[in-house]
Amino acid sequence: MSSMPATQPDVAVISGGVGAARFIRALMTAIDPTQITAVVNTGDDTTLHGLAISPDLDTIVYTLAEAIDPERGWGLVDETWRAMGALDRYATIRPDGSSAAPQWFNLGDQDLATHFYRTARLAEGATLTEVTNEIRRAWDVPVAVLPMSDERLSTMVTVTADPDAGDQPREVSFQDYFVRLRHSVPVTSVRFDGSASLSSPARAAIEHATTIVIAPSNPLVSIGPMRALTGFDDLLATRRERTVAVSPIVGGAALKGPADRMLAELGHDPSVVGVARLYRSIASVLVVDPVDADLAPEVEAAGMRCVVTPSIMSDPDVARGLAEQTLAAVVS
Ligand code: FO1
Repeated sequence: MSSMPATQPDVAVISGGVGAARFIRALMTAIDPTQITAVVNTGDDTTLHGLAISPDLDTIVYTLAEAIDPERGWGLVDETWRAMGALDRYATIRPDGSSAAPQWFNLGDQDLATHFYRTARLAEGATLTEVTNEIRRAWDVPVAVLPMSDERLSTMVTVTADPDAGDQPREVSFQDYFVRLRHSVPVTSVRFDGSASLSSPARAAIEHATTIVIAPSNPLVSIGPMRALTGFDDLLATRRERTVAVSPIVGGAALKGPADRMLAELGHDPSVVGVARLYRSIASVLVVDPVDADLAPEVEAAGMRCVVTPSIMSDPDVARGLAEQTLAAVVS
């Protein structure tokens, strides 16, 4: 490991789930982790079994605690699923129309403890910011992890056909689209339900950061909910020269999840150029993989400086190099 400078810049990472978690894990090897703040999407949050579930927050905490299941990218490693299996008994007696005992969203036995804790603390009146900080401390994660808001803003997706509703087009929650429908149906629109503001700590982290990184997350449904918060884009626009985005699209394909299809379905170019057009008003630099080096002039024509560096984080050295190059991209 190279020696770290005596004073370090503060870095705010605008984060979705898996891609952001892997990027921050790499960033932790490049700079002092206590200098990093993750501002995390909560548009995917859901309530099932009466439990408050925050998938992206948990993916970030579990990954940085080295407790994530590496294959799935969500949930805990060495997980067991006995509680989910035990729901079979109730699935047979559930009245028509009841949403009790859902089994399409898998909650592992150990993971349930996190949702129990979060739900109970929220019911006691704690804010999501407070509870997330407690969960982060319980997992010994040195990075500050902040939900984007303490208010609800829910990502809603209109799909062309829901097989569980007579194949009719309809608007469903993000987890319905992503998990129940396995993001396999075309999307015609995305909407953010609710009116919410960036939390004060999240705002302060963005205002005071030396560098702001938009993580390699889905621009529409992971970063999109943050951009739907009142004043978020205006704030980031004032920090544009200090903001660098890492493309989640490499060679026209998403590193994970449906970002490439979703971009195309919603009328965007599913390439680094499409990503640049989405981010140019809030970030000055786009980091792209060498596979997309030929598109660098188009990224620059779209209004963003383009930095080319290996960005597929399967190898720890590549991940660390990506983190270092991303930080270096906005050093003045
Ligand atoms: N993703 C799935 O594809 N299937 C699941 O059953 C599932 C359960 C789950 C439980 C807890 C959690 O924190 C995440 C979970 N995820 C699951 C992942 C998650 O829903 C998505 O990856 C994110 O919302 C997208 O960022």
